[in-house]
Amino acid sequence: MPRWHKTPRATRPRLGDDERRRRGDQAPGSAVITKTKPQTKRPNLYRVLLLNDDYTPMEFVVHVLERFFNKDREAATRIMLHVHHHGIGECGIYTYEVAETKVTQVMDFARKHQHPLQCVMEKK
Ligand code: TYC
Repeated sequence: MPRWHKTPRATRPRLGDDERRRRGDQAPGSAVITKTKPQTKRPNLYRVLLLNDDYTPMEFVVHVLERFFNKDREAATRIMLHVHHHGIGECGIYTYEVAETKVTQVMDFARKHQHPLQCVMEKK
């Protein structure tokens, strides 16, 4: 003999919480806990890129990477050589305002030293 008669509530269709609340039949003394969306949104991120050219000295590019992107000499040299060989390379990934500041700093610094080095940002 099946024991379904012991658990009739489980077999009966039940109203969802929202529908019960809409009908105003929430049990006295009970609480409704409303789920709220976690409001932590991920920020948009941007790659900052260096472009190759034929004139900017390698040592200057390494210095830029150390100074503005906090790379040690080894990482800076690796990135510089990547740009030299592939035409473009990533210096770092930042939120919009930080990325924009890095680009401006590099472009101002290159111009001040009369090098044609180009630095750009792109949305990830
Ligand atoms: N190609 C340059 C040279 O041979 C070096 C260089 C590397 C320039 C990276 C720009 O973003 C750059 N002197």
